[in-house]
Amino acid sequence: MTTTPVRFYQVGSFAVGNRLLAPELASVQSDPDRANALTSGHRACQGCGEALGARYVLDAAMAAAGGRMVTVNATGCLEVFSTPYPESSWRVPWLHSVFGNAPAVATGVAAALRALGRDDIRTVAQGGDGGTVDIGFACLSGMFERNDDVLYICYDNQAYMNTGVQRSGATPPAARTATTQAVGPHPGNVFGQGKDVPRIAMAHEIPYVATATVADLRDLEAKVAKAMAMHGARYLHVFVPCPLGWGAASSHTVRIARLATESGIFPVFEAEHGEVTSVRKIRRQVPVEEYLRLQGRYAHLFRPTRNEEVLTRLQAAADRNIARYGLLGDDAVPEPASGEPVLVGAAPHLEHPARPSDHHAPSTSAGPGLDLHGNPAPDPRSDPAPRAHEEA
Ligand SMILES: Cc1ncc(C[n+]2csc(CCOP(=O)(O)OP(=O)(O)O)c2C)c(N)n1
Ligand code: SF4
Repeated sequence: MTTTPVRFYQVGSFAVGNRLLAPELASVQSDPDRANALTSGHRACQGCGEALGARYVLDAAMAAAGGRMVTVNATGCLEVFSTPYPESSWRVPWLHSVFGNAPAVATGVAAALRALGRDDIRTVAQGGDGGTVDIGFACLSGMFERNDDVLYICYDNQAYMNTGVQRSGATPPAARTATTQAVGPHPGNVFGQGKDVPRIAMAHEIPYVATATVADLRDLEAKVAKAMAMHGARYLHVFVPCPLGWGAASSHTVRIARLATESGIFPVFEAEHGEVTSVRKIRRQVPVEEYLRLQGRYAHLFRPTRNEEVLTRLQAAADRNIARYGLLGDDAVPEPASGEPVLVGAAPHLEHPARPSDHHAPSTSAGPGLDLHGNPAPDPRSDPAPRAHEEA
C-alpha cells in the first residue's frame, strides 16, 4: 500500500479538532472524553453563536473542574432551545433559574456546596445579555460585591432574542430591533444609553473579568480555563452573533464576530482586580462598516441612502475602544489605502430579522431570514402571529 506522509498540518484551525497536537496544546473539543456539555439535538437556529459559545465554554469549564461542576442557567434562548420538556441537551448538572436571578441562584449553590464541605465542586452561571445586564443586574452586582465563588458567563447577542428581538441594555446604537425600529429621524437604537458590563464588573474589582468572541474559540477556552483556576467572582462576556435577530446569514456568525474584533467595535481583553492585564490586538484593522454591512439590523444605514452621520459615530465608537484598550499594536496591518473592504459579502436578501418563532425550526428550513424557498422571510413588523416558543 502506498502511503503519503503528512508534511504539515494547520495548527491554528479546528479542522481536525487539533487532534494532532500534543494533548496539553489541543482544544478540549478534540478530546473524545470531553463532557459534551451541550450535546446535539437542541433546537438553536443554524449558526447560533450562543450555542457555539456555550458548548466551548462549558466543555472547557468541565475539563478544568475535573467533571465536578454545577451550571445555573437564566431563562433565554440558551435555556429554551436546549430544554423543551421532557428533553434536554445538557450533559452536566444543570439548573434553570428564572430570567433575573441566575447569579443569586448560583450564589446559593456555591454557598450550599461550601456548607457541605464540597469545595471541589465548582459553580458556573450563564445567561443572555438581557438576563445579565438588565433584569439580573442587581443580583450580578451583589454576587460581584460579595466575591461569591462563581464564574458567570454572559452570552451577548445584543437583544432579547428568545421573546422576539427586543432591545436590551446591551443593544448597540443604531441597531434595529423589534422595539427600536428603523423609522423616524433617528432610526434604530439610540446613542448614549446601554451598559458596558465588562467595565462595570471591573469597577467591582473582582478577581477576573474577560471578554471573548466565538471567532477565537481557543482564546475563549483559555479564558475559561484561567477563570476556573481562580476563586471568587469571575465574569466572562462572550460576543455571540445571532443570525436570526441580526438578520445575518447563518454562515457568517464567525465572520461577523471576527469583524467585530478586527474593527474594534468589540474589544477583547482580560482584567484582574479592576486592571486590564491583556488585550487581543487587532491583526488587520477593518472599517466598522464591514462589520455592519453583513447584518440586516443595520441595513437602514446603507439603504436607501447612506447615513453618513451615524456611520461616522459608530466608527468613532470603535476608534474609542481602540484607543482605550490599545488595540492597535506594532504588528497590526493597516487598512488598505484604497479603502476597499477587506471582507465583503453583505446579505442583501436578509433585510429584516426573521420572527424568532421560527428560530427553533427544523433543520430543513433554508435558514434564518429565508423561507423554505430561499425567499426573504416576512418582515416581523407586518406579522403579528404568536411566537410559539416564547417563555411563559
Ligand atoms: C420576569 C420575566 N420577565 C420576562 C420574561 C420573558 N423572557 C424570557 S426570556 C426573555 C429574553 C431573554 O433575553 P436574553 O437574556 O438576552 O437572552 P437571549 O434569549 O437573547 O439568549 C424574556 C424577556 C421572563 N421569563 N421572566
Ligand atoms: S434566536 Fe439567536 S440566540 Fe436564539 S437560538 Fe436563534 S440564533 Fe441563537
